[in-house]
Amino acid sequence: MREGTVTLVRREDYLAPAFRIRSVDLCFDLEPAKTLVSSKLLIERDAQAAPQPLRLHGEGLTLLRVLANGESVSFRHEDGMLVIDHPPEGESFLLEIRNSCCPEKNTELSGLYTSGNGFFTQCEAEGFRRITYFLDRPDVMAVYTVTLRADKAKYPVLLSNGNLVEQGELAAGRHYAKWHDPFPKPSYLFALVAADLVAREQKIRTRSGREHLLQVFVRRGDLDKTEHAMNSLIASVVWDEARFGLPLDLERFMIVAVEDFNMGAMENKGLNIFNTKFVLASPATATDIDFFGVESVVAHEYFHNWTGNRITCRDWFQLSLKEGLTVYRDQEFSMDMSGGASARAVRRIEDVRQLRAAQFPEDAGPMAHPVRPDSYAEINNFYTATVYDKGAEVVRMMATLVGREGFRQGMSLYFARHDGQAVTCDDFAQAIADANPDSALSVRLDAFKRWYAQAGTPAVTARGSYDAEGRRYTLTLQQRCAPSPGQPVKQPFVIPVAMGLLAGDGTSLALQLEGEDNPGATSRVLVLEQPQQSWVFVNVDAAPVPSLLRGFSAPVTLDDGLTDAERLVLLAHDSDAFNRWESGQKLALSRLCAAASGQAPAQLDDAFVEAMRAVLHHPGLDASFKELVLQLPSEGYVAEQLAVVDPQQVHAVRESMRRQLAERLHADWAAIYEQLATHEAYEPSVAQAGRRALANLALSMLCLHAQRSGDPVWPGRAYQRFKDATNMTERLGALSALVESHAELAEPALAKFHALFRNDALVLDKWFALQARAPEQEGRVFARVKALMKHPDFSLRNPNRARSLLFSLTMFNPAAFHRADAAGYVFWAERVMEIDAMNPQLAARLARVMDRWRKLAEPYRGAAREAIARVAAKPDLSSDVREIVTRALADDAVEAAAAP
Ligand code: B3K
Ligand code: ZN
Repeated sequence: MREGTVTLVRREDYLAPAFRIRSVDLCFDLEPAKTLVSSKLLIERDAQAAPQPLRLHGEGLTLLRVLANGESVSFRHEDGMLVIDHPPEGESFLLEIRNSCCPEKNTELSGLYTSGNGFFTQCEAEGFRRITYFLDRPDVMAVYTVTLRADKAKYPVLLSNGNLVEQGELAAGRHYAKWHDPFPKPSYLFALVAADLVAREQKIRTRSGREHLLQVFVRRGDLDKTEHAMNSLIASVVWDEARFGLPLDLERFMIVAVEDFNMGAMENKGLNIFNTKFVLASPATATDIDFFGVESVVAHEYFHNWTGNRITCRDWFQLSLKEGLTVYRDQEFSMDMSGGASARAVRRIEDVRQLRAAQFPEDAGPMAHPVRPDSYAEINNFYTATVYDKGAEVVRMMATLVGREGFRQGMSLYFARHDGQAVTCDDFAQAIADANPDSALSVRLDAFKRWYAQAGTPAVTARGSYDAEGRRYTLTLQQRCAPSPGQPVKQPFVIPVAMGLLAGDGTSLALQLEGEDNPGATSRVLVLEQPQQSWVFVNVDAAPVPSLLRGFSAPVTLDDGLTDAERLVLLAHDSDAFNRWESGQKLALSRLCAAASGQAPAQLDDAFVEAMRAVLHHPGLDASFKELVLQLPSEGYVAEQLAVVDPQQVHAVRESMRRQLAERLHADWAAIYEQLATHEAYEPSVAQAGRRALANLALSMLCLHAQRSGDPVWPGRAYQRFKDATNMTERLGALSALVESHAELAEPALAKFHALFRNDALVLDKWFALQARAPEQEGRVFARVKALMKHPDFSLRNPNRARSLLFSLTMFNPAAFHRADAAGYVFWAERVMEIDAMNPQLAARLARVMDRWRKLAEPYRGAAREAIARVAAKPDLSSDVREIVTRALADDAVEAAAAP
């Protein structure tokens, strides 16, 4: 531990539970101020374990009664646990507990809480202990029977996991419902809902002929926004059965939307609870990105039913067992849903952009941790991009190494071995390898598993040399990985490098390695497992252009040493769409970095501009792909490449290059915009979304140009489009074009937008976010964010609303946030402390925006450190925020210790 202030839980300290809970009978008398919980636990002793006290977790509860086998039993409280020193002897006993809790005061949104006029729960990771005393750990799996009692008029809908077995009336206007979940589950998957809701319902028949009821519950008035969620759920059920042979195992599958929620959604068995943001979508109120988000989160939570619920985690260090695998599954689903090869590539590019934007910085900063962490102070801080997104990349690499069919067989073996169990990441990797004994994975399994154990992003360097006489091309790959906190030295990783070679004219070459009899396919996977390895390709007629890490086959950085000319060949011809995009990004990135570090003027050269023009007009490329290529790498991604970051400089350089693309391609943008005009009925398809995205980019470029030239035509057209739009993607696109170019019409448009959508919370979030993300101009954006904090529609209590303003500013608007006068950091420190008093999980997330403070140039760096220290000095911080700021400040000590 770096500082004595936070207590760490360590993976190596894991002990199997000495007691198991076979069944639970829970009764709730629901009242906002005081809910009574009575719990009957059938507890079994592990015959192997030494006699010991029973210790139950409990947090913020009022204990009313404890009985063991119907008799009173002595107990005490110790370290926040309820300890029964002498539980009844024998194999098993019945423990009865009565306690109360206070849902309306639960602003943490963990455990049982009220939102609007209803009751909702969130138990992962350790929220169940805030409802009643329990062995609140994932390796204790029990069968639940749950009775809910509540006022019928206020809470007509009473839901819990599993099947409804009984319901009826009670005295005094109350009613009850009894639910039984036949599948043993850990407490983190428990859920209940009591609220005034309505449901969209759909009966489906799965392959086995079984009938199931699907329900999406929302507030009255929101039913017309649930069609997409229901369609996404049906598609997910069908896909999991077809691709992995995994059927829906419940008679009833419910999704409930709630407005106050800390994250996206939660996979409670049979009763998924969702942030409204990932359920509600109509063309008029949700963008294409929102529609896609609904589809992917509905799928993700549904897929957890097998990867997470049927097979769960032994302990929270294994979180990626379910999260990495389920993200991989939802990514594959989204690709399959998106259509043809280029739409799939678009999805892959988006996933990689996300990984680079969040996970790479995390892996290089003070919160760097392995996919399977070794320790934590607060488990909620470890629902990270590393556990989720890098974890998904690790699963993807396994699939690459064993092949698609091999992976499916590996999954089947995993379920055959472990269904109904709480297991580890090792168990998963072993099953995939055992099902493919001759695969590239199986023979290197131990080395491959370093991906679970070692933090940090490996850096791969590739250099090629061509021998004209011998017609041989030698490709040499090297890897290294910088130290991470607590991990000064790394062993080499097993890195699958999918690759191909292109001739100078762009044609793909058939690949033949030295020692092979014949040329083979034009793409293959090399496995880099040593610090340095070389491969010799024979029968190569001329110096080729290597296309490496196709489809982003491993989560690494790649220095390919290519020239601009070679990159232009790849951009124009690579058969791998991902690398085509990537070479365009690398061309842009090298220019951005050179200018941001003062090594070159921020002047775009003709070759680059012409290449972009060629992409824009290319008849064979999809609009969605063009839009991705034409977008410059984000300020955050540029910053990650630099040793020392001046956020104002990065912003200025990127804006300048954006303006040059707006000006030099002005006629092209106008032509593209006209070409994309359409009256097609809205569909959230990849193809349509791509056209809308490109049209929005064109419009924003045209408005940006107008800002310089003073020409009122394009802002006028943008305003018109904003007013007339029939869908939110176009409306918001036009509004953004106005706001981002600081057009005069931006203010009236913002006012009109607010008036139109004042009663739609999710759309209001967009209104706040848009203003907080506007390009900074002399401090006005920052001042506006501060003013918006006082807007009657603003509240820090609702996580979506808080994120819309604060995360937009601090994560997505570096130039407005990183101010030379440090006002942004002062504001950040105050908000972190203010939110921490209500909702530590949300506060800790906000705290993390300062992770990379050590990279900042002065005066930002010193001021940032001071702001973090100010938060750290607050005595009554939550363990969540305490862990983040402690690690942020301790980083230099760790790096100094790690230096050779
Ligand atoms: N498993 C939940 C996340 C729970 C987060 C707890 N702090 C959602 C998901 O990954 O599907
Ligand atoms: Zn998940």
